[in-house]
Amino acid sequence: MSTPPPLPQTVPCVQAQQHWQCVDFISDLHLDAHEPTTFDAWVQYMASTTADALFILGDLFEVWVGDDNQDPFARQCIATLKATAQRMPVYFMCGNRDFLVGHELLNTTGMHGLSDPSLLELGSAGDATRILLSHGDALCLDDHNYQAFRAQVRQPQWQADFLAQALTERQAYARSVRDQSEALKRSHTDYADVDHPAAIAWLQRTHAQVLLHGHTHKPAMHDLGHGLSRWVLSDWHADSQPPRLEVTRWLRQNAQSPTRGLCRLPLSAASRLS
Ligand SMILES: [Mn+2]
Repeated sequence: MSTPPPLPQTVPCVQAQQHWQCVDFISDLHLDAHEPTTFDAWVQYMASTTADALFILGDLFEVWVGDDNQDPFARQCIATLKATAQRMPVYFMCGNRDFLVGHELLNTTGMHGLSDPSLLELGSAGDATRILLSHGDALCLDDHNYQAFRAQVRQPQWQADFLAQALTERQAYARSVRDQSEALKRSHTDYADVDHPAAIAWLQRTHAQVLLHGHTHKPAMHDLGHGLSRWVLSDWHADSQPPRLEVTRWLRQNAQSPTRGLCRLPLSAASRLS
């Protein structure tokens, strides 16, 4: 068994507001100017979701080369995030594609930054559900090459050096990342999955009942035993057959159900139900 990655001394906790009846979780949209159908579906969702709060758990963008990039596609994304953040609290956690999202984007859009992992406490006091939110890549322990890469690019010095490069250089890097990602998809390589003992260790350390993450593109609900579960968010791809467009939603009215109020919803239903 591999050792789970250490948790920070204190894991920040978001307390759900009393009036939140409905909370949405999305991740792995991999928004890209070359995928306009997925982008359009996202814009429509952002304008119409009936949620009271939205949690974006990483890889919203296929790649993010720095907050100073103001190309037309980035500007459209910023406008969409800003409009939604004016309607409801929007929380943003970085993934492995958009780990260079910084304070400037958060400030411009009005989103709240979330460190990975973070806790969310939902429901009434005494009977609350504690959800541990993560992008999920840190727990994919079997992918040793990726974990080495992750350790490198999460270093403040590596990020400062990268951001010091000219925007054109960073954009060239982004294109190479996209090409590598396309090649990987064509090779049908199976991605590493989250390590269950590590997931259980994280949940027990943080006294949480549910781990909610994305990254693996394997949407599911796994029963981990011990009263613990692991919910995996869907990636988004409007052009696949059938389209992969899904939201995971918490509804206060179902908080006592076996799933603790969580459910997976096709995007078409997410803007009608409340
Ligand atoms: Mn990812």
